[in-house]
Amino acid sequence: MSFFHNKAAETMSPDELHGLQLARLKTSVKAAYEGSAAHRERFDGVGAKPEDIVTLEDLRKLPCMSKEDFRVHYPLGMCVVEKSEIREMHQSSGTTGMPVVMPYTQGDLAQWAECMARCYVMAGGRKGDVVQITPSFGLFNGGFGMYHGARAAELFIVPAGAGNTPRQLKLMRDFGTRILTGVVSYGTRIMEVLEDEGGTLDSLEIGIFGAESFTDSMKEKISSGLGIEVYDIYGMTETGGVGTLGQDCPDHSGIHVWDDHYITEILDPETGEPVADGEEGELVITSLTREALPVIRFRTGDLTRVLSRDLCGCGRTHTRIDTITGRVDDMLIVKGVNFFPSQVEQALMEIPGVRPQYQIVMEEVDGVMDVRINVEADEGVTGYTVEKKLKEVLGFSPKGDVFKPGELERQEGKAQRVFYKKK
Ligand code: DLL
Repeated sequence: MSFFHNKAAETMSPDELHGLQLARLKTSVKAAYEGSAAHRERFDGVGAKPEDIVTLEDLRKLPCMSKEDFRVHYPLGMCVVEKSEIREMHQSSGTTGMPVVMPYTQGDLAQWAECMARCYVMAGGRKGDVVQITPSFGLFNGGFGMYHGARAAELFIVPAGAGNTPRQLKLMRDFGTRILTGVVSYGTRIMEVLEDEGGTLDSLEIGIFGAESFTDSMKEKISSGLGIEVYDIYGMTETGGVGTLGQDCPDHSGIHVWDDHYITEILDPETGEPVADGEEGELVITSLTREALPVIRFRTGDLTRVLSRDLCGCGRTHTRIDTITGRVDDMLIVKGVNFFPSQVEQALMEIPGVRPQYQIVMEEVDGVMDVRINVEADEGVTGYTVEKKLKEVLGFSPKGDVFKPGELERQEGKAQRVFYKKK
């Protein structure tokens, strides 16, 4: 049995969806072109005009944008509405340089809440359910996005914010939390503290996690560790935050991207050409309903593929994409072998007794890159076991060091997995 926050929109026929996308695309492109010199200059650079959009395929005539555009036009250079129309902002730090800023109008906040509420209800959330929100409330979009959506879905919100895990467990027990939300690594942190404390979380049934690499084996670990059904939620600062790009449904057959609010393209990251459905490439997103800062062909840097555009078992018609396998700029190269951190995670989590805490340490020894994997595991798991498993997956054998549970450093917020060292 499937439930919907907005059944008409979520089950709209493909023809209707495409018609709506085209109408909204025209409006959004015009607003971007007329509202900000930053957008206009990009269009003019390739001789494109809003009138060039006659069919959905015409989107390809427009230039792509990237994080760099946000940074160059920091703070509000790409905003297309008057500052007096802005009601909220969020930003992500990125790793280098200027932060990426996303301003929201009242309409944008409603759009965010709508997308996020669809995710809650798709995961099984019902009016009055207790939801505990553990991403931080601040510049990071995670806490507030989950809050706005929970208001729209009429949930009972426990706005716990990040950290203080023993208190999180107490809140869950005292208020009967049914839905837990967080960044992926915080799900594993809760499991650890629960194990140390002993006891159970009887009311907890649903976990909604994202913001970080989320392999199937990690999903399985969190799901069995907490005894809950786990959902993979997706979104980013540039598209308007958590939940804007959707989540998987109870069928767990891919992430439903909200097609009435965003157009999805998958491009070859090297050539910029579209790849066929089923093939992996870089996700490129065009927003259709964002007012303050519409994104037109935003290169997300995230790698995924279209799994299906067909009707899903849950009744939704919206495109399904695969879980994010990595970022274009995440790829590591050791001894001529290219790999992504998510491949290491997937392999590690398949080893019985290995815990969800790990580090990928890239070491440069005499100018040559080598990799060492530090991982926490129960007694009995040896470095050899880890090396053997990684050899199977990666085709070469990184050094594997096993630590006792609790020995590796933990961070609040998104976990850093890759570290660089020079010897
Ligand atoms: O991480 C939004 C979010 C908050 C999503 C809470 C889910 C839960 P940013 O800080 O702008 O926003 O980071 C966006 O995080 O481009 C991906 O690389 C990564 N990411 C987000 N969700 C997932 C996911 C938030 N479900 C960047 N799986 C994105 C894998 C994810 N990576």
